Amino acid sequence: MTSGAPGIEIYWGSGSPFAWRVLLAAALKHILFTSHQLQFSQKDHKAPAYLALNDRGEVPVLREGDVTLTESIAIMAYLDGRFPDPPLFGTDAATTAEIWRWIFATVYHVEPSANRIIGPAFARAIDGHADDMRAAAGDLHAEFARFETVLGSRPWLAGETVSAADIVAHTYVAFFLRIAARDTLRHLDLGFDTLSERYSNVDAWCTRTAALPGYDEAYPPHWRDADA
Ligand SMILES: N[C@@H](CCC(=O)N[C@@H](CS)C(=O)NCC(=O)O)C(=O)O
Repeated sequence: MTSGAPGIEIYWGSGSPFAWRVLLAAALKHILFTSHQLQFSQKDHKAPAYLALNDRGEVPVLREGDVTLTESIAIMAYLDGRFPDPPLFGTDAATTAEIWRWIFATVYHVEPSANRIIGPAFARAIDGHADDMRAAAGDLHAEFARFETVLGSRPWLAGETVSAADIVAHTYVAFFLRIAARDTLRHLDLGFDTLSERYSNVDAWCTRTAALPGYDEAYPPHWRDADA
């Protein structure tokens, strides 16, 4: 069943983990929305009409009536307020706090470490950054170990049900793992190609997340083409 909200518009781009987490939240909640897929290659996100919505020129953006929102996690919170079922930010104080704890672990720790690897990989500047990329991999392994521990005690990061914490973390982890698997990074031996051996709980969590309703419809379309 789809919730009727034809007034909601979501602007997104394929391959952006930030846009993906909003699309995944919307899919989990069966929210009907008008989709605006921007083409990064066409610089749609830098066009004046789009910059009027988000002057940073980034995806995602959500619009509904007088509301225009940037920042993926703020958009997820808005969707959760508008369509509370299923709740993604908890319904009791302890669970809500736990959800935010894992969101911040992702934003403050996972993303900055991963970005020290992703940045040089995207810029094809691996040689000049190899030492820092290895150091960042060490930091990221420490974060993965934290995820591994908590996911050994429960199926989802903040408890027994999927939450915004899982969506925020999974979309970035999956984005990172795709890049870490590139042939151009193989010689650095960063240790993320053996996820199932090294982090079996994280691997099982990724599989669980991929089985969520709506996962396939929200999955970045150009990744699906590349995976085929
Ligand atoms: N903190 C923002 C980050 C958004 C962001 O960085 N989006 C990227 C795509 S992954 C983007 O649109 N980049 C285009 C650019 O900066 O030119 C959020 O969570 O929404």
